[in-house]
Amino acid sequence: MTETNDSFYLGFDLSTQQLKCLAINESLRIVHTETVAFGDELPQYETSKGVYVKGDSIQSPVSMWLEALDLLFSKFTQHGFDLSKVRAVSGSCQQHGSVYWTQKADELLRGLKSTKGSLAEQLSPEAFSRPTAPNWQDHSTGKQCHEFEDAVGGPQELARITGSRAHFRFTGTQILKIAEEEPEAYANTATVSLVSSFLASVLTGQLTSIEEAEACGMNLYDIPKREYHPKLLDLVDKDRKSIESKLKSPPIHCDKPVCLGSICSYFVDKYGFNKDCSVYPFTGDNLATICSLPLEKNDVLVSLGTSTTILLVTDQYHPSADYHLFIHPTLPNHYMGMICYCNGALARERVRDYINGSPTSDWTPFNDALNDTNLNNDDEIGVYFPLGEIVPSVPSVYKRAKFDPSTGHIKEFVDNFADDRHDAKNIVESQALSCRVRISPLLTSGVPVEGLAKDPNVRFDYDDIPLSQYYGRRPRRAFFVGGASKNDAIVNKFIQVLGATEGNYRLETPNSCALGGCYKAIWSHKIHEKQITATFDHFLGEKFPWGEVEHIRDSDDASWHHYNKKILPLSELEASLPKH
Ligand code: XUL
Repeated sequence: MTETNDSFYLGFDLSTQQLKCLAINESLRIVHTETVAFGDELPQYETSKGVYVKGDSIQSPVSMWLEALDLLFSKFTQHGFDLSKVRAVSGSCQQHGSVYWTQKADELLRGLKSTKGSLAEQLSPEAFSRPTAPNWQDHSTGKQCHEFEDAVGGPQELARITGSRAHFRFTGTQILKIAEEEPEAYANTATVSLVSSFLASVLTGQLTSIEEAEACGMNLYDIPKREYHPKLLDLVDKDRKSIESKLKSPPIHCDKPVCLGSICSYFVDKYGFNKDCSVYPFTGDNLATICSLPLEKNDVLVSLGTSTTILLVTDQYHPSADYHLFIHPTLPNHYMGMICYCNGALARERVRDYINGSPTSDWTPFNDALNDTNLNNDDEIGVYFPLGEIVPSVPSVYKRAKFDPSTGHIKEFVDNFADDRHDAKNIVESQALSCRVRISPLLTSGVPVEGLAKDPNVRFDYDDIPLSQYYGRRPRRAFFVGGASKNDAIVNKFIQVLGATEGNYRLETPNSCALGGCYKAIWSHKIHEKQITATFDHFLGEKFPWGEVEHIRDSDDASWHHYNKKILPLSELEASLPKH
């Protein structure tokens, strides 16, 4: 098949509130975008922001997604986009959600016909043992989380095995809850899909297995052994064969692109797809986000939104109960680390407001304090958590301390620093420093630091690591996204503290999930068709539209070393915080 600039690749993003799809061409340029917003365009489902909320339970109607898919493709054709030129599709979906299919589902999927009505009409309700899919915002599985952690010996051990401690939203706990509370629906379930494998199944017209990177969001997958963990499977269902069959075990490994098959005839006949259009496994939205940039080992993506989220690419499997590790969807022997903080923008805004004396959105006084080199806070450390924090795992707390810069030990806790402007500098520094110390064990060790007079072990979360190790590990490149990445003062402080050695970049990412899906589709297809041999990061690095990314200032060594002195005091301060 000739591949010209007339070849397109689709990347989907099935998120909580909308289904989006981008088409890119061979040069990775976006040539078309369509979106279906569930609330506005499918109001008959009466969801609020794409979900049904009943107390702790948060679910989405599966039929709504099917209707959205038909609507999305009809928009492509109405707007004159020629879907016959699409060579391959892949995509990104909200993580952790699960779809429950009946025994009849495979037959119904294989029998999809453009003449027999819409996808929803042909599949719902018969193909589903439950009409809804638990959403990642669900927090109704507290009991099951305990059962998961108890089964293997605690949160850290569960993190060691599955990459994460137990979480309400993680799919294993969700399936267990359904098995316990809806035994009939569970018994009628022949297959459980994640949202990603659900969409891939509909597009290929047959039930597909779960993609391995996505399987790491279930608390069921043994990452070191790369198979579902028998004891955790047994917890969900005593009948091992049954649960393995429901999950369509094994998952689809990420070592090399696997083609799931061609798009099914329903889409060929109804929307004009080419019958040879290939479908590649869909992944989770965070995993797709790291595929939207040419990230290599030791590169970090810092999202400065309402919360702060760090995504990084690593070859170090160093799990922690306080963050997540997933198998990398496109780089063999690599992982994606994900660290989520609750207290990001909101916490900084509180400090901004009390410096301003009123809740205005003027950042000038805050930024001036942050940039003020005469404002000496070299012996100060503070944490500012108006919301309970995930990393470290503590309830809402503000705590300030003065330490001895020559030893790093805390001398006294104080209610306030000299004036409120100190809080501006201290909050951003401690937020950035917390990111630095948490990503440190996930980075390849750098030049060892010799000759430290004292090299005490420093503890963050559960790890005792010699202080010197924090002095030698720096990220390679840092990419800043999200609202506060536009604030130069905040971003510059993060740049100083994180100390990326090969540059800092800022970019807008309105389409990152769908774009990651597009890039996964084009690279997978080209590898599969033996047109290229390049690894995903190299393929993307060469073709990437670098013009759309702003190269901001480089980190300087002196600033980075300056923050070495605050590592020990931060660990002491965190150790003094009340625990959940
Ligand atoms: C990640 C998570 C969310 C959803 C959002 O663990 O739950 O980021 O993936 O769609």
